[in-house]
Amino acid sequence: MNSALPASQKPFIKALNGEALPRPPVWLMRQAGRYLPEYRATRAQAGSFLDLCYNPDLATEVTLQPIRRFGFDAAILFADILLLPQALGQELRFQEGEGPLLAAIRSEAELGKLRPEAIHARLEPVYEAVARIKAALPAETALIGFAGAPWTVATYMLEGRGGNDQAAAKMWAFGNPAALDRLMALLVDSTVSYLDRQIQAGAEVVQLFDTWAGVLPDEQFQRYCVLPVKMIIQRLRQKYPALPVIAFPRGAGAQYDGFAAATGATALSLDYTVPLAWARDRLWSKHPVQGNLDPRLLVAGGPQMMQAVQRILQHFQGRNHIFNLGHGILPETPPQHVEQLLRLLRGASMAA
Ligand code: 1CP
Repeated sequence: MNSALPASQKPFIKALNGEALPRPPVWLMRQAGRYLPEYRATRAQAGSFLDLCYNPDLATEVTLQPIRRFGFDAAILFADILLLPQALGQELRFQEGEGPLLAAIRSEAELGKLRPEAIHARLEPVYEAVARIKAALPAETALIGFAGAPWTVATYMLEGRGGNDQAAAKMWAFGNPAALDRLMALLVDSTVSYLDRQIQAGAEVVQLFDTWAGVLPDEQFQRYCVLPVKMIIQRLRQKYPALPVIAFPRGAGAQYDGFAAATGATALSLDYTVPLAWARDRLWSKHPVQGNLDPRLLVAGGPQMMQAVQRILQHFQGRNHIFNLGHGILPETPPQHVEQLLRLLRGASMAA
C-alpha cells in the first residue's frame, strides 16, 4: 500500500485550486499508448485494445507505465470515451489501423434500444482498474477519471466512426434537434453515473473530452456543447462540491472565452491553435489552464520544440498553469523527446 497525500496537497490539484507552484505540474493527453514499447507489449498480451480496457490488471499496468518512466504529476485512467456507448448496448469494435467502428444509430426509434440501466454491469472492470491504480500510485500523483462530452460521444454513435465533418450528428442537430436533445439527456445521465462510479473508486479529478466541439455554429454550440457539460458538472457537484473538472472543448476558438464560467468547469484544456497571449489575458486570468504544445512538435523535437515550450512557460509564468499537449500524444513520438521536455520543465523556475 502507498501512503497517498490528501488530494489537496498534490501539486496537480494545487494548480487546479489556483495555488502558486515553483514549476508547472505536467501530464500528457494519451500518455499511455503506442509510443511506449512497454504499452505495445502489454497490449499484445491483452489481445485487443478493448480486452486491454476491460482487464483491470493490464489497464492498471498501462496507466502506471508512463508514471514509472516519466514521473508525471497526474495519471489518467486507461479506458476510452467509446466504452460508454458500448455499455449502453451499441456494438463497438476497433479495427486495426482504422480506429473505432460502431453500429451507427440511423433513426430516432433506435435510441429506444439504448439501455442506461445496464451500463455498470459492463463497466465494472473500469471501476476496479481505478481502485487498483489509486492504490498503486506514488503519494504525490493525482488520478484523473474521464469521459467523452455528450456531443463528441454522440458524433461517434451517429456516424459509426471517426471522421472530419461529423455530418451525421450535424444532420440530427439541424434536422431533428429534439431527437438529438433526447440522446444528449441520455448521455448526460449515463455520463454522470459513470463518472460518479469512477470518483467513488478513487478518481480525484475528471476531464471531459469534447474533441469535436469545434464543428458547430454558435447556437448549436450552446445547446450541444455548453449545456450538457454544464449539466454534468452541476450534478456531480451536488454530490462532490469540491470536485475539480477540466473541460477540453477542442477547436472551440473564441468559444473558449466564457466556457468555464458557463459550464462551471474548474479549468480549461487548450488545443494547440489557441493563441497564448489571448489565452493568458482572456482565460488564465480567471481560471487555471492546461496545455497546449502541438503534439507534432513533440514528434519533431529539437530547437523548435524547445522554443515552443519556452514560449508557453513565458506566457503562463506565475501560478496554476498545467503543462500538457494541445491534443493527444502521437504514436510516432520518440520517448526521448518526452524526456527532453521534462528536463526543460523541471529545470524551469516559474518565478518572473
Ligand atoms: O492501442 C491502440 O491501438 C488504441 C489506441 C487508443 C488508445 C491508447 C485508442 C483508440 N484509445 C486509447 C486510450 C484513450 N482514449 C485514453 C486513455 C488514457 C490516456 O490518455 O493515456 C483517452 C483519454 C482516450 C480518449 C478518446 N478516445 C478521445 C478523446 C480525446 C482525443 O484524443 O481526441 C477520442 C476521440 C477517442 C476515440 C478513439 N479511441 C481510439 C482512437 C484511435 C480514437 C479516435 C478515433 C477517430 O476519431 O479517428
